[in-house]
Amino acid sequence: MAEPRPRVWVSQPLYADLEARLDEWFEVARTPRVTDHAPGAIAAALADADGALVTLNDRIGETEVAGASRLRAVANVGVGYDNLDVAALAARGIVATNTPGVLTETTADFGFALMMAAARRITEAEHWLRDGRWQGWGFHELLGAEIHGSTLGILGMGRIGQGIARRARGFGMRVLYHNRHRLPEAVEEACAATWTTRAALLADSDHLVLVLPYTADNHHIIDAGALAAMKPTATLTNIARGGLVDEGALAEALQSGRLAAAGLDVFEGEPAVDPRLLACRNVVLTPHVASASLPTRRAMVALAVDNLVAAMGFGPDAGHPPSPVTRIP
Ligand code: 8YV
Repeated sequence: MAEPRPRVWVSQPLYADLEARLDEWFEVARTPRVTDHAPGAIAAALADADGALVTLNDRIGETEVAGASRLRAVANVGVGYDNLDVAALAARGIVATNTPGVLTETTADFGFALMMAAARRITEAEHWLRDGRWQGWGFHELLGAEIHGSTLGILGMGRIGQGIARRARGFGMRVLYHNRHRLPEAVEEACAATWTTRAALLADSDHLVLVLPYTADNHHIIDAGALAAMKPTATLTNIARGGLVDEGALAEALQSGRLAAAGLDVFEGEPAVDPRLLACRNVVLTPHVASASLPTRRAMVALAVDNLVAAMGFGPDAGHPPSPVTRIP
């Protein structure tokens, strides 16, 4: 009798034509509609799976893999993988992969756009107009912060941070960054970016953009103290993960005028958004869409599929997925 084919679970509907590649090797269990899997449902889906293709909606840790004795690989569709407990997976010999590179430029475009929207009060101005408050052109209405000639601070200078720095150059901005590791001089030169301490970054930035991976160590890295260290005229943009920011402290700073404006694409409890932020007029809020262009989302899925196929030991790169985040046993 022929060996049964390995089983893979696809946690969300993605792109049928790209997912079809999985059918060449695997029995595929699909999820027909976008699903916020109830506690226990992920564990149940993984219990008889050899591999899984998942997104940031799906938290996979010790509890989810405890009964997943056959599970060998988890491919995340996304560059950030804080939804995976990589240590718990690695301890069981499960390979985890992510999708770096393919979303860099699209996400940098959006980060820059969100920073500009916050600084120039674009959505606030639109709400004002739609609310019928434009009664006559006003010289003093809706004055925003300068972008050209200002200082951009980038916290987390990976691929996306560097993409934002390259864009800032076209706007004549001075670019400062802080990162755990200082970049090689050639990369700093290519981005025209200067390393500085975190304290100096907070104090000197006119516009601070967060692009760092979220870990237990940097939970609420932007808290009341960090906000107090920023210029009151500054803006804060977060396209990384909501847990980096103490949202209560941010709402307070926005409401009190301690901080001029913010642009947030990510939220600690997403899809729920803190009502204190919803009450602020000077914050641009978007629903985690920084990588949301069709070509980019397709490229992310294609890479995740390549990762899963290779991590499971099939295809031309068998055993060598293009972007592992755990060491391969
Ligand atoms: C994705 C993201 O849309 O890649 C990331 O880390 O936050 C977004 O680009 C998301 O992760 C989909 O799972």
